[in-house]
Amino acid sequence: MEPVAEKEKSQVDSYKEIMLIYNAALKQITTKLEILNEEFQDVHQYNPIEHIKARLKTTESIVKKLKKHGQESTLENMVEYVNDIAGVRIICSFRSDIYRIADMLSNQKDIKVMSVKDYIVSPKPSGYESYHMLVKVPVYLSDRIVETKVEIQIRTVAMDFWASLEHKIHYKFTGSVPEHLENELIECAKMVSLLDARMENLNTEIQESQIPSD
Ligand code: 0O2
Repeated sequence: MEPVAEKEKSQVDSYKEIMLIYNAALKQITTKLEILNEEFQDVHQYNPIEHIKARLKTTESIVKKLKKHGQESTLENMVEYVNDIAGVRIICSFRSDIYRIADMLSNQKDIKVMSVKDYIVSPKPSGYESYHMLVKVPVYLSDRIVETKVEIQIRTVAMDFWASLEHKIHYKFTGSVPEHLENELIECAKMVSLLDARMENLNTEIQESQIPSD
């Protein structure tokens, strides 16, 4: 039988390798997005992406999510059940940019879209709006290719502003948020949605009324 210390060492090595692969997948998606943004700027003189945040889930959060799903903390389960070990958040100015970016990514041959959750068309009861895509991207290692999951969240600046505050409030009240705050958040979410729609209309009007340079 393998001694305990040996077994633990090999588990730690496997964990490190798994995280290295997720990190490589994150880098690939981030680079793809930067290229698309630069090309868009070059062709249309306009950046659909305001900024990109990429993060690897911490070990603590992975264990917490496995518990939430009623799964034991094993390496196999983390790869199987935790979809957002590699997470990318893309922040745009306008709602239409979200769908433009989602389309541009989905059309890339090496990206497989596993699932889409459109919380813009159907916001969560909390008021949360965002566009989520779970994709797989191939990571080329020295001896094999690993199709690796990345969770992509695409949202406007206003949606992100709301989600950050809502997250902070939930963290502060550890789940039991006072009713008046929840109601206020729902009201704010409606304002975010309205603001996004009006900003989009304004932008469309500006685009359509380009003043000739001479
Ligand atoms: P964190 O700390 O941001 O990583 P899953 O739990 O992922 O297996 P679920 O809940 O159906 O399945 O996934 P969903 O709905 O796609 O949500 C995943 C992530 O979206 C969350 O990750 C949050 O980042 C974000 N999110 C979803 N709903 C809300 C919301 O109501 N408010 C805010 N602020 N963010 C939300 P985590 O792992 O829950 O959290």
